[in-house]
Amino acid sequence: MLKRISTLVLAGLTAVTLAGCGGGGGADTSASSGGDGSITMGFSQVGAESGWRTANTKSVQESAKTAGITLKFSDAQQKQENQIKAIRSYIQQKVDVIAFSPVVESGWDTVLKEAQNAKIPVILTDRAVDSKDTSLYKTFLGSDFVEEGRKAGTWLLEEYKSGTDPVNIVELQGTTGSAPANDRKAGFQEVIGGEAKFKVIASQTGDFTRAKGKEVMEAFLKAHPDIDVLYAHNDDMGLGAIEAIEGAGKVPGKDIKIITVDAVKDGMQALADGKINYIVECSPLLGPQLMDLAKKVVKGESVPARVVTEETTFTQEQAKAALPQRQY
Ligand code: GYE
Repeated sequence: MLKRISTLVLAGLTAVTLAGCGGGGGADTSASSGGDGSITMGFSQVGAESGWRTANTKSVQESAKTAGITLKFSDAQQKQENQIKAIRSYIQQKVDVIAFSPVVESGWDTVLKEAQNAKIPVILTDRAVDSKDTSLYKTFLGSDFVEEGRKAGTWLLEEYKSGTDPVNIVELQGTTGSAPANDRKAGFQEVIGGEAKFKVIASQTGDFTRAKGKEVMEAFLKAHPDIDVLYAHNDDMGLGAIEAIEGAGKVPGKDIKIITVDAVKDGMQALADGKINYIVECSPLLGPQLMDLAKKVVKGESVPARVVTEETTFTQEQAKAALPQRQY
């Protein structure tokens, strides 16, 4: 007990001392958690590529406000080099905590080491990194993308359970090298791979955007007259592809069945309208949990190494029922 008290007193003294000598670094240091308990978070967002991303950004910004956390926000426009620059600038500004959604999985060790050396805790949100050294970040908050891919595959298995004819599938992948693209592909393949009738006849990236989804689907349609199913790694690419399918004189949802991931409002509307057949939900509303984790991490409290987002799936009927209350 005595030991605990003295530790507490010591911790208090250290905080005071730190606050006392924080003056050298200009205005930003006043925002640090040193004395008054306020927290500054540097957040590096992937970009603004999709409806999911827009909802995620809004969630992060609103929950920072609610939690009383000062947010320094930057948009990397889907470029890793921009994220690395942003993280370095947050280190220089001595923020209390850095959170980011890594655009791709690889290549983060150097900059994460720099944050660690500067004693700034890092939280991964939404997407993971493949660093072997897991001490480089405190926790990873986000979805299980492999499971999402499995759910997409499971629906397909059920939908085609009675026939033996080949099922020709085209796949629109997310951003090359990103965790959701890698994992949604793997989970889907794991489930459908066991049955020879399922054939992925083309698979290409659409970079998670509507425009790219449309463009790549147009090329798929030209090269393959016999597409039965489209699996798109997000709603936006699926929505772009719907335009391409209609442009080619085919009926989305009927001539070509469509499975997507996310369940943003526009996707849910297309599902309710019968243009998409099934959506696997991926929740972008990570802000409140992220702010809770940030407060704990800054205080030095322990947090779980992995926090998995809860999510569901939607059929066309379920989309009709859920749409009126859909927040994003
Ligand atoms: O599914 C997609 C977005 O990382 C989970 O990124 C996220 C994905 C989401 O562009 O729409």
